[in-house]
Order: sequence, then structure tokens, then C-alpha cells
Amino acid sequence: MASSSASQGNGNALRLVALLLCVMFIVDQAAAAVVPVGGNTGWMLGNKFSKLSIKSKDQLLFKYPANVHDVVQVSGADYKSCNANGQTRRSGYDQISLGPGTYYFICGVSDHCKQGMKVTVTVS
Ligand SMILES: [Cu+2]
Repeated sequence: MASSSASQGNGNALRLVALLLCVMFIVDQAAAAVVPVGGNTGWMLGNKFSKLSIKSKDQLLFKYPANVHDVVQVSGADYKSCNANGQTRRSGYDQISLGPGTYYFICGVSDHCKQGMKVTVTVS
């Protein structure tokens, strides 16, 4: 009798652990997000960018008219001086996955970077 009750207790504990794992998985999935740079208005002149923090499971999204802007991934030094030297994206809808670290993006068109189209992204 006592042993039967104990094994039932183990079964319940296993079910609880399984349920918790499912919930953790679902919560983890839900937490992964597409983070638009500049919010709903996107990558554009006049928007405030400066710093953004995301998780490595998130995706960064640069949304902009492709005939007006671009997105250049640059070094910290080139970020400061607005030197558009680096990998350039031009699709108008650039979705980017990044590992943990610090990344610098600027607009390479005309003087847009000096006008504020630059963002530092910290990925944890
Ligand atoms: Cu631009």
C-alpha cells in the first residue's frame, strides 16, 4: 500500500516535470522576437536610434525604402566617424540574426549617418 502510493507520487512528479518542460519550451519560443530598428516607423531619417539590446534568439529587422537608405555593418571606429565601410544590405527588409556581442550599423547613403541614422546593437 505504502509502495503503491509512493510510485503514484513519482508518476505525478514526472508528469509535473514534463508539463514544466513544455511550458518552459513554449515560453522560450514566445520570447524569441523580430525587433524592428526604429520601432514601427523603421529605419528612417528623423528617427532616434542610438542603442538597442536584443537576445541572440531574436532577429533584428531593418525596414526602409530600398531606394532611399541602406544598412552598413561597420566597426566601432567607423561607427563613430560615419565611415560606411562594411557589409552592406539594401533589400529594404533586412532580417538579421546575430550572436552575442556588440554590433554597429549605419546608413551609408549621403550624410544620413551624421544626421542620426546609426544604431549600436548589443546582443546577449
Ligand atoms: Cu539613409
